[in-house]
Amino acid sequence: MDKHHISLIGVPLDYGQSRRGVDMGPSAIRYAGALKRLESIGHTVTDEGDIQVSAVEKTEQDTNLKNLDEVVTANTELAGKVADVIKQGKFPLVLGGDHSIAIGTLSGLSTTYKNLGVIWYDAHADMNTAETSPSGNIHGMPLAVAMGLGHERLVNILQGGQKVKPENVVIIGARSVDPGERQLIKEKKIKVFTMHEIDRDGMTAVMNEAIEYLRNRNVDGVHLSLDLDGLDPLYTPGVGTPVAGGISYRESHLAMEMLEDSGMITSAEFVEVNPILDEKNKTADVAVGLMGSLFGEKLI
Ligand code: Z70
Ligand code: MN
Ligand code: MN
Ligand code: MN
Repeated sequence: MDKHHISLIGVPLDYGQSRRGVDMGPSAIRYAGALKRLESIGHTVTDEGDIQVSAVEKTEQDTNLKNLDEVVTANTELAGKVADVIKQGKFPLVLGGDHSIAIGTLSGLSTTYKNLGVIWYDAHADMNTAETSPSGNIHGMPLAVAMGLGHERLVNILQGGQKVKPENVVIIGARSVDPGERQLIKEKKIKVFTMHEIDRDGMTAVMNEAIEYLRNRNVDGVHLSLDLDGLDPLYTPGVGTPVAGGISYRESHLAMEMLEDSGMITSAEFVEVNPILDEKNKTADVAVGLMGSLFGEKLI
């Protein structure tokens, strides 16, 4: 894996949830200077462009999962693209789009990584299934799908079965968890650092523990799935589901710097940037700043 050659893949998908506009996330992140920022650190960056997503929402649905067809189609193409990029030895950096795109990213990664670690940086656990979801929004389901749980059309993207082992997952920043998700977290013994642990122990201790946990799992790669709503809405107001009491700007930069120092991150995605709900592209600017820290930007 050559971290110094990064492939940007945009996924203008907003059908995994109910608020339109997050499909403009990839444009907003590019506009905020992602390419130049990564190049200025010394990386080579290839912009692979966007995955195709229909601008027209289908009205007829035969399931309680909203826009299942569109979500499956886009994620299937994304999975193929991610698999391709890794085979070329490049670092996939996926730009969302809503968090349902993690289904495609993780499917693509699973073609190469057989013991992948995942860091899920998010206010939510995204571990609902069709049975437990209170909303029918697929962006609340990707982590369950990656573990092989959920609607078969989602689980079977690229190949069936479990793409990520529950014991290889670390959730950071959780503060809004549904009853079905709580049950699954307990049942699968998922490692979760809620805001309670971050407040009590500090981000340094939390990240050290998260990194150590994944090292002990002997993972062959680690994917960072960063939902901008993991941060407090004070810093990232341009998200569809803001939840108060989130991770700070400074804690988030520290977390990215510690991941960079660990040398363990092999792919990443930044999701849920919604320019319509944002204030002057503030959320995309934060996303690009965090990419800077994740990819080794140093002040001195
Ligand atoms: C809720 C659901 C969610 C992101 C909100 C919310 C899920 N648990 N995920 N924002 N990224 O509808 O399943
Ligand atoms: Mn749209
Ligand atoms: Mn999420
Ligand atoms: Mn979220």
